[in-house]
Amino acid sequence: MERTFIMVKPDGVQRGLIGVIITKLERRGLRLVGMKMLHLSEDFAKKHYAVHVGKPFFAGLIDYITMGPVVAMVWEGTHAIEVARRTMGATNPANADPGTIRADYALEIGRNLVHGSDGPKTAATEIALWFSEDELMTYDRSIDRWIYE
Ligand code: IDP
Ligand code: MG
Repeated sequence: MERTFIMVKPDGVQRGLIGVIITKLERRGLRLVGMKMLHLSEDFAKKHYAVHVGKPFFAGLIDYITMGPVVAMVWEGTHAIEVARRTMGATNPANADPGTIRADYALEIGRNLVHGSDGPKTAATEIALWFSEDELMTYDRSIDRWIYE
């Protein structure tokens, strides 16, 4: 079982797409193990996006991600990181495959609705940054034997 950090960005919250995004991940078979809503400070946003410091879009990205509340989540499942990224679609919605969240609901790279960890190391770092151990659930669903072989 792999865990990944997923965030509905402020545009997703404002546009009423929290449910759509959760539904896509939930229907896929992934299991929600942590969730909270928060409005990021500039400091926290810079920590989360530290890898992008110095890039031309960095200031705009920090503005964007602090514009309003976000929904932070941890999802678990087989290859959860890759599966969630593919369900989200390419970073630039213009290049995202039809059926993905970003292709179906977004137009611009700077308003692409959702964040997902891009690898195991990033997932571990992001989960630790956003959640404490006691905020993450460990549980089985009775349906899991119909999703996991
Ligand atoms: P990702 O979110 O698909 O992992 P990253 O390259 O990690 O993509 O970039 C983080 C976020 O920064 C993107 O989701 C997007 O919101 C924003 N971003 C990336 N590149 C650009 C750009 O060229 N212009 C504006 N915003 C960008
Ligand atoms: Mg990224």
